[in-house]
Amino acid sequence: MNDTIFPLIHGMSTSGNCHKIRMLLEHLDIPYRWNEVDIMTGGTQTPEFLAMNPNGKVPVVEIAPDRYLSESNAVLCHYGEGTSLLPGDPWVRARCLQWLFFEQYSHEPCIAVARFICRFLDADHPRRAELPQLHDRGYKALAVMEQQLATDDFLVEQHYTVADIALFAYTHRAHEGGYQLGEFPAIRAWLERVQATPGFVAMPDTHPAS
Ligand SMILES: N[C@@H](CCC(=O)N[C@@H](CS)C(=O)NCC(=O)O)C(=O)O
Repeated sequence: MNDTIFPLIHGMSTSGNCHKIRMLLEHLDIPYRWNEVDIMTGGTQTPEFLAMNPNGKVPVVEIAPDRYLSESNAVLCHYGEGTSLLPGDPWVRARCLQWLFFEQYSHEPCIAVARFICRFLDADHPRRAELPQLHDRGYKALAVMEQQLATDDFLVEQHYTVADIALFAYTHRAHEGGYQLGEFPAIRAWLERVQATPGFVAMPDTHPAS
């Protein structure tokens, strides 16, 4: 394959939303290129970046020259199509989508945002006041996952799918946002199962905000 047609991921390595794409492409053994973008220094707000994604957020994937796709879970579906990660059966597929939408509406806005506040902002940042409410809502999302994983090895039909990738990304770093997973044994066992899947790649560590 010509190097120029490998997908180009514009992403920040310590972002869970970006790490989802890396997990998926590594699992599927799809070659790709990576352009590191620092959201903390305005990397997503330049005219060049906004031309790729007017919403000013990573990840953005250059699928082909001048063809850009943003929204991490849309990218999972694009590359998961035709693979076991996004089954073709309409019911199973809809169950995967159910978890992807859950992740974006009920999980990521609490668990990822709490991690962002704790790890990426100053220790005395006023946004710390949001943490109690975020934790309250985040624990409810974790309880929903725990209920499913108490009986199933993976979130959908006992198989590793895009649903597991999407929810692994921030769940495995929930502690960085002040969450304790001690009460969630099924989630902890699932995290280990995901880490044992072929091609699994770990997300780089973040350092606490100074
Ligand atoms: N719904 C989007 C969320 C993307 C997102 O929030 N990206 C963050 C990093 S994790 C970002 O780029 N923030 C920069 C900004 O908002 O300026 C997705 O799933 O891709």
